[in-house]
Amino acid sequence: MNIIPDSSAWQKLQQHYNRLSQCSIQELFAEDPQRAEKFRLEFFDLFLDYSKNIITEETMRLLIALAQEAGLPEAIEDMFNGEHINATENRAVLHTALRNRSDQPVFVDGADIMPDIEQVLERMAAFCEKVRGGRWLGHSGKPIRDVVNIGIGGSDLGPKMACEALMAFASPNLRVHFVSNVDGFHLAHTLSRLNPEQTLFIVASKTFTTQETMCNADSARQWLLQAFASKEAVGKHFVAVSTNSEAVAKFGIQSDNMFEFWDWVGGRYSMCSAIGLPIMLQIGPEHFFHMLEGFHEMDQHFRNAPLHKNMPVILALLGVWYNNFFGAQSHAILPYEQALHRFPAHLQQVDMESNGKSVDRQGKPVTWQTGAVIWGEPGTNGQHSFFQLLHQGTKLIPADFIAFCRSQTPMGEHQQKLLANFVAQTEALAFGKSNAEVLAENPGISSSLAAQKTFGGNRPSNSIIADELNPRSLGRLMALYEHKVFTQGQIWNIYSFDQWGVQLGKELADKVLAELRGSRPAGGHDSSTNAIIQHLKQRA
Ligand code: G6Q
Repeated sequence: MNIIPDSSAWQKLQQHYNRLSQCSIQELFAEDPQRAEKFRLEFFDLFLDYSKNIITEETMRLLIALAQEAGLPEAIEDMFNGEHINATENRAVLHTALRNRSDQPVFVDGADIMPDIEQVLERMAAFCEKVRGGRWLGHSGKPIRDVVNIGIGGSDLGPKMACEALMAFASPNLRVHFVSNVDGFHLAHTLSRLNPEQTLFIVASKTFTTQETMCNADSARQWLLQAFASKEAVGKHFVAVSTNSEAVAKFGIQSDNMFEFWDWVGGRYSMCSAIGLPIMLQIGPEHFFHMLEGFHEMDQHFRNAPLHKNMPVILALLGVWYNNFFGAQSHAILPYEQALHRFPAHLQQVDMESNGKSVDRQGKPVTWQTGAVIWGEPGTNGQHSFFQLLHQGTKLIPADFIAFCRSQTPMGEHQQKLLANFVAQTEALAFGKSNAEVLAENPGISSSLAAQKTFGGNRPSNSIIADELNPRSLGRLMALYEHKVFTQGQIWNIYSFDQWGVQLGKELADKVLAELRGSRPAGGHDSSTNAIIQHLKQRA
């Protein structure tokens, strides 16, 4: 059912917006000294302050009513219960089962999938112990020192983000690299630093047909065979993570060296499946299981907490508030933690590939806004770059500021300085600096210069804080955003778990490739595309 724009909750929100948009965050704080107490949530060590938003208690009540009207509680149960909520692909959506650390079964079409999940996790752990312990030997009998994950999109972004985030937990004996781009530079540059005798490749592809991944995997195999001139070496230096055992065998990887996952795991939601193998290799099974526990804790919170105390739901509703009522086009993710520098990139995929849709569940064009543009960089770097626009630009850009009380790498006063910036920025965005303050600080300043130095404030942000960045807190944080995306998809009445836009790109590239190779006559496109293909062929 479309609750936008006809539902009573939506219409009440519209009227409420008309009134509240005349208020500022400054006024809301001045009116209510208890504001920070009212708009905060804590879950384990995760602390969310959402008081610096243009909201009142009435706003939150109306947004919760909207979620109720959209059938969110039932939709959450449907996902956890293995209903085929990915309707366009007729699949269940059960990334939550991958990190189900309870002893409860999870059923898909009547069969408990937990034994299969456990079995793959056990195989992964045994394999990782062997590699990390120097007992997995390459073709010339030497232990593995470098692991190269070859994958793209969901088979790359999550594991890469987690490996960077958890570098502090990495084994000193193993380096993990990621190759995703079909641009030969990516693979060549990575391999230029590696010794084939001590290198292990993970070919990570759900379908095992993705052009970029298969091209990189073929070239990596050639590189290996140049060193060994024996096909047997492939078995010692390649493993696969896939749902397609036939294609894996065809590539030359034995079934013993294949780690399976299932069609009810979406690529961008797959880092807790065997797609997480590079993470487990880097941080070891014990830390990997802590990460799964963190995910599971947030899953349980999402499933069981009442909507008004439910962190993913609150973040989602605030996003809807700005996206659909204030007309905000984008949302910034700003981790004040260098190790999370790939976090915005991973969230970009999770969010934009899920909710970047313009047709509703009934197949009709939506008449309301759906997913926002997600972007961001770590603080404090962003402050010396795009923050100018956040503070004084013409666009409203709600932002999530993420920080950790303790540093992974304590050093002098670095952490205090980092956190001082984290706090100061959200304060400045919300409260700005009035013209009167500027004039008082700068006696004799011209009014036009004072105008340049004035900050209007009233720019919303959430502050999300955990004690420290570790496998468990990373799991909680990731699941928080996954469920935020789910909630928004439910409210917007769109399907969040397919990605037909990605499929189209995959098909079109194959067609043009044949023309560039010359195996198919060039032409038949629009005049611009024909001219570009012609130019590329002539100048190659
Ligand atoms: C993710 C998408 C997409 C996918 C890649 C790689 O949700 O489906 O990003 O992960 O296209 O696909 P394979 O894992 O099949 O190679």
